Amino acid sequence: MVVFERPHALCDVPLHYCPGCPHGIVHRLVAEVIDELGIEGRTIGIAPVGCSVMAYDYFNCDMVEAAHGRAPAVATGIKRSDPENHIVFTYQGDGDLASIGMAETVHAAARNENITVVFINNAIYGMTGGQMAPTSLPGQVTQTSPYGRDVKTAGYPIKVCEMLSQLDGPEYIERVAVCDVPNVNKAKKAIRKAFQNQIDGKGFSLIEVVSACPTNWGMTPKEALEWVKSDMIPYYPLGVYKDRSGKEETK
Ligand SMILES: Cc1ncc(C[n+]2csc(CCOP(=O)(O)OP(=O)(O)O)c2C)c(N)n1
Ligand code: SF4
Ligand SMILES: [Mg+2]
Repeated sequence: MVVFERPHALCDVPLHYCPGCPHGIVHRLVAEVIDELGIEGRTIGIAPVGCSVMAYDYFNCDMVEAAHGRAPAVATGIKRSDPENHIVFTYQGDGDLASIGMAETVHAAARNENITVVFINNAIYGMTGGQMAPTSLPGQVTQTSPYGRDVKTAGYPIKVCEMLSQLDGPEYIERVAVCDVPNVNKAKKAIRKAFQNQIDGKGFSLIEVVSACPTNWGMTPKEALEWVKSDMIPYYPLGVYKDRSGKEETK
């Protein structure tokens, strides 16, 4: 009999996320991968500042809290302190990774640091109450763009996968979503590959997960998942942006 159990790498505690928030889904996928690869004892996660700030309470492996945006720099130090034994991942939102932490992200990718980055793009600053993020869509209503994001004054959204894949450094860049079961399964495969790459010493792997924030988008969980499909994915196409292991790039 197959039993749907909680992965060991995910602590048996209630998560604080809002109903319908995909952070919990992605936590589970990361934990399943850690279990499957048998690396819990040597994995060190770097928690961000954002709604997933308390990720250090949710993963059973060692966790370190980084200042806002600095997770790739902290990950670099921890990985380099024992590259053979440490498996290091960061878990970061779009405000954390693509705004205040953009420099750390770009330079860790350019250096091809042998770390795994899980990037949650929900097109908003969730934790602080729904301000515009670098990834908010043109026309998107947020607390700081009440008439919709005006690209003339706020600029255009930053497409992290497209941008990083132009660098020579990174090993593997893929964008996935968790808006339905087939996409959750693809996301799991991508996250697993991103960890396997690190075990194999291949270098910087980043998985962008097109996520949702029903609370700050002002939607029900179901409406939010529909908006991911109707608006987010057309602007942020899913697929492999860079893969030096030779696999065909789909974007
Ligand atoms: C140095 C610093 N600047 C600003 C903040 C305020 N702050 C906390 S979380 C956050 C944005 C989080 O958004 P994101 O990374 O997209 O994560 P989400 O909550 O959407 O998952 C900001 C600006 C902070 N904590 N520290
Ligand atoms: S505010 Fe948004 S990102 Fe944060 S827990 Fe709630 S739904 Fe998730
Ligand atoms: Mg966000």
